[in-house]
Amino acid sequence: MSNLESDDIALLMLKYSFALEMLETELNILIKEYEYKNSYNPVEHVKSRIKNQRSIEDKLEKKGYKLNTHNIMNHVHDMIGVRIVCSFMTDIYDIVGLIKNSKQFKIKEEKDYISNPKETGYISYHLILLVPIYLNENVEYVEAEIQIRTIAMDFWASLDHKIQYKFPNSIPERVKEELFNCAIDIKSLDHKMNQLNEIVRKYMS
Ligand code: 0O2
Repeated sequence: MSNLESDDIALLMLKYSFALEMLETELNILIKEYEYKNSYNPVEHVKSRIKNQRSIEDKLEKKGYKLNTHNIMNHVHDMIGVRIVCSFMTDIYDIVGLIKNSKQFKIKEEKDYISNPKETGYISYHLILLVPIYLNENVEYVEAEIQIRTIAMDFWASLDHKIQYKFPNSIPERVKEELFNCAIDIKSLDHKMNQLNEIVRKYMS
């Protein structure tokens, strides 16, 4: 890679870091405002990261593209990744609503892997946002992926991730099947926890 190309990538990474700062601040405000209005915080924890060079190269290589700014911007949609982990399933939809109603971002894409889980069993709600950054009086939009899920869904995804590392070439069928069955149990558990929470709320009101 030439010096010029690596300078371009460094500038792009800087833009992603500005956008992440802006996104984290806005999400924090939205969640705090929700908590103030509802006397309830639906969020267990939030984690964010910017994809590292190794993962960027891996993703581009998998998709058949070489490493340059054009390919990063057009083919890596999770350069900025934020994961919001909630207590209950209903919290997920409240958080999605908050983000969709915010004037600070544009929604580029929405993937509801709760209504339509992936073949692996993966369950989560994804939003791809366009986050504005202001540079030399110009506005540029930077993509960010937000994954919103319950603690139970997060537990499944984290185990699945570890298994993918353990079997980089192909996951044995037996392991895939068991993982899929666990995802069904996770969904059912989330429904039960949601119902229990509703019952508790009725007692409290
Ligand atoms: P990592 O290591 O988290 O960065 P795209 O990102 O749009 O090119 P795709 O597959 O169309 O690719 O997007 P999708 O399905 O929305 O997945 C994006 C991210 O969701 C993944 O990023 C994972 O973090 C998560 N994800 C999707 N499917 C699964 C799954 O089956 N198991 C687990 N554990 N996570 C999943 P990366 O870049 O693949 O991985």
